[in-house]
Amino acid sequence: MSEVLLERPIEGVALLRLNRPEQLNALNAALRKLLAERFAELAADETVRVIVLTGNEKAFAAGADLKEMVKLSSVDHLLRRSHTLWRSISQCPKPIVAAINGYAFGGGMELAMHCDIIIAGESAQLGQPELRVGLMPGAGGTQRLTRAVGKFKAMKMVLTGKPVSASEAYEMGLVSDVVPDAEVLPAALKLAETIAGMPPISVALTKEAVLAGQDASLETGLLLERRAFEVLFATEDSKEGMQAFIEKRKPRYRGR
Ligand code: CO8
Repeated sequence: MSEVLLERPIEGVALLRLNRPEQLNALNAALRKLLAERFAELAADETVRVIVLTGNEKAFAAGADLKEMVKLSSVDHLLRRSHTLWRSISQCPKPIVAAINGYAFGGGMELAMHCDIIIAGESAQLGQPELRVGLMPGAGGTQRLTRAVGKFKAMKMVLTGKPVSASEAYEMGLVSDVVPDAEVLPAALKLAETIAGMPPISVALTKEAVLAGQDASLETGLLLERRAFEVLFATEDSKEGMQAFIEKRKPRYRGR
């Protein structure tokens, strides 16, 4: 059985399930390579508009695979260039919704932070416990977490390794929504279906503006937004959306 399962539960929505349940979906090299390949394929697939990424009821992912990593040297890490695998996710132009049950630890939480929206179950736990095993976050945990929740909450999490509950994560702005455990995937899919019904070029340009703007000055971010907004007037979907409103009918978006 593949370590990453692909399903197409709803038109326009691809569902990726991490599938190493006996190891709490620990991210080994094979799984990460497969995941990167799936993201690259889905990014290029015109029938896919939104990607939902999930694990199982016990774990989204409990981090990098420590049994594999304990054998690696610095040079092994350098030569693996594994940041290129993460890039296939961080640079995916389509929205990614993470659906988290159970543990999202270390590289697992970093994986969730590569996504655009995070839905967590009430019993989910999120944490960066790397220091406890003699390491430190290595896939964005010191950077994306700090940008998401601010220096002082991020420092507490990464320096103590202590996980936070789903409700604490929500209070901190680390997850988008908390729902009952059994509702996590249905809620994520419902959200994905809503986004899949939006005009795809608007979705892509909006995602791009939010992410690029995070690392730019406000003026530069506003410029990016303005240019993207102007570009949208060249799309058929923008005409369709406004015309449908005027004619009081449902728009039909084609991604053109
Ligand atoms: N790596 C390898 N195996 C793991 C991992 C892991 N991270 N987490 C759990 N497992 C395995 C266990 O070894 C066990 O396997 P086995 O049955 O063969 O002994 C199985 O999953 C079940 O785990 P437990 O029996 O420990 O389950 P519990 O419910 O008792 O505990 C915990 C669950 C609390 C999640 C516990 O397993 C744990 O603490 N795991 C380690 C969490 C951790 O330290 N994560 C950070 C790892 S370092 C990291 O992520 C660095 C990221 C850097 C860059 C990213 C590159 C990918």
